[in-house]
Amino acid sequence: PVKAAADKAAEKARAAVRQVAGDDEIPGRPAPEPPSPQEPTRPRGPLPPKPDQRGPKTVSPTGEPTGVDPAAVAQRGERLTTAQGLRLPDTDHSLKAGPRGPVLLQDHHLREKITHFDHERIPERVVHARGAAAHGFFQGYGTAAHLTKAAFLGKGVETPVFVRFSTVLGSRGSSDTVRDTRGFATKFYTGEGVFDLVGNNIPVFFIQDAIKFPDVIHAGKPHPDREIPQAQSAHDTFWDFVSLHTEATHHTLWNMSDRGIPRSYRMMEGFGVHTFRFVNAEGATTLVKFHWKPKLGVHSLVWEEAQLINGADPDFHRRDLADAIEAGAHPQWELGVQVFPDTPEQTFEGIDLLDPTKIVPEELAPVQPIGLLTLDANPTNYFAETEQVAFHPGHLVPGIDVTDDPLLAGRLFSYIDTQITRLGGPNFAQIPVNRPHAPVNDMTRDGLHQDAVHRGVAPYRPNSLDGGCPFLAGPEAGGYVEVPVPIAESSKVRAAPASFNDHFSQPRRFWLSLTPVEQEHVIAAYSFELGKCYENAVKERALRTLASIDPRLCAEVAKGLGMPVPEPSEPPASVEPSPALSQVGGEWPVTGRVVGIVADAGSDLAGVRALRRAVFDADMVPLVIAPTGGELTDGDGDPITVQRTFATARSVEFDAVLLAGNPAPGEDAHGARDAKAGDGGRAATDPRVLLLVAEAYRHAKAVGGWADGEEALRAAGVTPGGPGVVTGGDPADVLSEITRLLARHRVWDRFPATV
Ligand code: HDD
Repeated sequence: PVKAAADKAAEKARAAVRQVAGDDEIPGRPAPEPPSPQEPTRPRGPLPPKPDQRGPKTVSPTGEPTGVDPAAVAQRGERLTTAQGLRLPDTDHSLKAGPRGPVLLQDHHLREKITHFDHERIPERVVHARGAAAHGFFQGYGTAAHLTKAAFLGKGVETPVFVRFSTVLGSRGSSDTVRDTRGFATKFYTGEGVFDLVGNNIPVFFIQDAIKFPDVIHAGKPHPDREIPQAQSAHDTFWDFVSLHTEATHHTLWNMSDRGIPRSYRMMEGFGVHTFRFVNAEGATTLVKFHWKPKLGVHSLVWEEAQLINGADPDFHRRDLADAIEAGAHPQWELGVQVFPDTPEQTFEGIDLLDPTKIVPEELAPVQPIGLLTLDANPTNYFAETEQVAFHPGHLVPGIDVTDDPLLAGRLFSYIDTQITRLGGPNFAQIPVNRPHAPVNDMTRDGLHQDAVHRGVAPYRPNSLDGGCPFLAGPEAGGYVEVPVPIAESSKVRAAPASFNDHFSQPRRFWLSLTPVEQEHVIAAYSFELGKCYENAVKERALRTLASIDPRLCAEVAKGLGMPVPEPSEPPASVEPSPALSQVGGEWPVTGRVVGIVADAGSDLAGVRALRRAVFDADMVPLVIAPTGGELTDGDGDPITVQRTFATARSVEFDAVLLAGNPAPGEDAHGARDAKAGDGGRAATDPRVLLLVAEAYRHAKAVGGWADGEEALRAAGVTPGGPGVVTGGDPADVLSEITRLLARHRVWDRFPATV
């Protein structure tokens, strides 16, 4: 049946080729050389995008639909051409004086092809270079209507969005699961212009003033002499800076917590970090902090898992996001705001709202949901969209304004500047992914990469020659008017308010809010990172900051480093915990969780079939792991496709691992089966399977098996009946218990003894 289906598909493809190829030979020209046997025999257009892939919206810089599909501009017609549309008979040989002769300078195609290639790369982002993105839409709930006039937050208003997630420190080609902050940047293509919410998965920042951004990034990036280590903070310069510069303590602690190693972009919170100002239709203002709450809950990797993934699948997060969207498991986040009165002090319960190293606990100011984000389409082209998207916190819409947070002020300057270098000039808003969906009628002109053919003669105001156009828009016509916030009388200084000097009370609150398991992970993370430093002075100073957070944290890390416990630089503050900061507890949808099913030729394949169906029914992903690739067959039902082999599978890919049992243990079922795949070994004894199970167990994942699947569990040192170890005779029962465990993400009872 597979061959028949393949033949049918090939015939369908040939028919499609015939249809698009048409009769497009150039009259009078000989037919082209027959292509090599591996290539298609007739020309055809590029494959259409997969159904879930939606290219950027096509609107002109002036906002009108162009009627031109950017994909068609890139690739039209079936014949190979130069960039000027000249058809080419050959692109494999340079033009030479005879087959063995020198290459001729007149080969314009060679020069164009190589020159373009030489310029294919653009500067990577100085931070957040490695990212993955998706298209989607945002639906306003209307619950913020009394606070802001922003139209896209109105009830039922649907706005297209593009979201880019990223790591901060690593280069474009670095690994996904490094310990780092994650970017969470959202471009809303609203009817009133683009609104960018350029946030992170951590609600605070390392510095309180943007002037220090180059310092913190220079400290975090690889050492300038050898350019190592890549994409991580576990090195002397980072710890040198954050231990000297104690306002970084809070953000650093979040990085050392499980938040620094998310399980998936789909399972991360997002934060606008700064306090923003909402303005309603009457002109009344409130201060707000933005939060993204993932529908799947907030979950993390464990450190060993994260490190293994960096080798086994450096694209883990990127792949996870794209696979989930392609499979129809569209990730969702609720957008919420914490709301504070806009008082002259700009504080709430004593917390300075202009200090980006501080949070306001959700227990004091609950997050109020205002809309829903759904990501439902993968980008069609990584470079065109994910690489060229240009975010900027200054892309605002009426109803949302900035505050005087000095970190935000610097960002408002920095982002537009960086895009000019990165995207080669000031016209980056004309790149399809950056084009506003609202009409654009500005008076900027010319510049590198100008795509628009502007009409008229008077790109200035006032003018009479272009009829005075474009006309200004007051607030009644949707014009953006900055909130006339009074400026307190003061003098020009390079200084920060006294409240900015509190660097330890909030880290202590975060520490106290974590469960014992999470605290153990923090201790392990500091011990690892500082253990990678060479300078004792740096480690000693870092330990002193820990002493100011918590004596036990400091003592445990000092023990790990084999160093004396120092006196705190200031005594730990007296603060209340905020339980909302912990990730442990609660149950969440299991959508998209990956269940590995280990089977071999002798396994209960009827059980495997039923289990796969049940896993799908629970909106999870079953992956069958067998000794070799191909299919597992028993002559009774459909063959089972093998997705992973013992050689390609590693525990880190699975949220749970199940071992299929042998239906008739004791008999030589292997010999009796018509086994096409899986003949390469026995699951119960293969060392790779035992490693898979042992690692899954060590990482506190649900593991189990049915029938004699217990054999491999025992061989891997896992005791059936232990926490999160599910066995039984019926795979359906085993799965229902596994699903219950997955809803809690990990088998928390297994910590901290095991990691
Ligand atoms: Fe930034 C990129 C988030 C402070 C300067 N930043 C960038 C991105 C995110 C953030 C998510 C990647 C956007 C994308 O996917 O293209 N940055 C933050 C947050 C901050 C923050 C949440 C603090 C609250 N950033 C910050 C400061 C400065 C910058 C203080 C400079 C003064 N950030 C940049 C940048 C980047 C950038 C250099 C690099 C690439 C880009 O802008 O487009 O301009």
